[in-house]
Amino acid sequence: MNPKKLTGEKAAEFISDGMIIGLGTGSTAYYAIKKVGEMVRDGLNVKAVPTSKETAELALEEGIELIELSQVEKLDLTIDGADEVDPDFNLIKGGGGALLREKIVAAATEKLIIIVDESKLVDKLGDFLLPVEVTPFSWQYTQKMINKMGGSSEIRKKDGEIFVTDNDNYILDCDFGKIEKPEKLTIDLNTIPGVVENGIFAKMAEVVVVGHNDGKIEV
Ligand code: ABF
Repeated sequence: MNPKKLTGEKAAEFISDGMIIGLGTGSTAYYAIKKVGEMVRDGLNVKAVPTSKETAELALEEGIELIELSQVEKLDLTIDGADEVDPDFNLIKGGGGALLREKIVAAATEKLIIIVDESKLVDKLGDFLLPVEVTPFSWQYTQKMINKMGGSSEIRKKDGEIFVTDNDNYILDCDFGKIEKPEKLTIDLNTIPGVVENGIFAKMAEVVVVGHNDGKIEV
C-alpha cells in the first residue's frame, strides 16, 4: 500500500471533535486532507487553516471549513509533510514552495505532526537543497549574502520562468552540504536582509509518522 496514504490517514487519527487544525501541503499531506474530508462528511466538527492556496482549494472541495489564523489563539494540531527529517526531528521543508505559510502555521500549533515515507529519513539534513524564500527586490544581492555564508544557490524556476510563491516571493534552493547546526543556520539565514524565511524547521515537530514501503507505519 502507498506509504504516503498510510501516514496521512494515520495522522488524521490524532484529530478530535472541535479542534482547530493546520493543513499542510504536498503529496503526503494530500492524503491527510482527503481523510479529514471523509471524517467531516461523517460528522467531525473541525476548522482548518491551510498552508497554501493549493491546500485551501483541496480542503474546500472536501467540505472542510477554513478559517484565518488571525481568528484563533492557537491551532491544536497541524499535519504536514517534509523533505528531510533527522533523528532529532529537525526538518527541511519547502520543496513544494509553501515553506513560509507552513512555518507560520507550525509556529502557531501546539502539536506538529509530520508525515513522511521512509525515503525522507536522514542522519543529517542537507542532501535536499534548502529552500529559502526571498523578496523579488534585489534577490541577487540576497543570494550573494547567502552564498557568503558558505552556501551555493540557484533561483527556483518552473517551466523556464522564476517560480513565484503564494506570497509573491522567490525561492533560492541552497546547498550548504551537510547541515551540522540546523538551529544556528536557520537563525543566521533569517538575519540576511531580503530573506523572508528558510526551510529549516528546527525542533518544531512533535510527532513524526513514517510510512514504510512494506506497509508498516511507525509513530
Ligand atoms: C510540504 O510538501 C513541504 O514542506 C515539503 O516540501 C513537501 C513534501 O512533499 P511530499 O509530501 O509531496 O513529498 O509539506
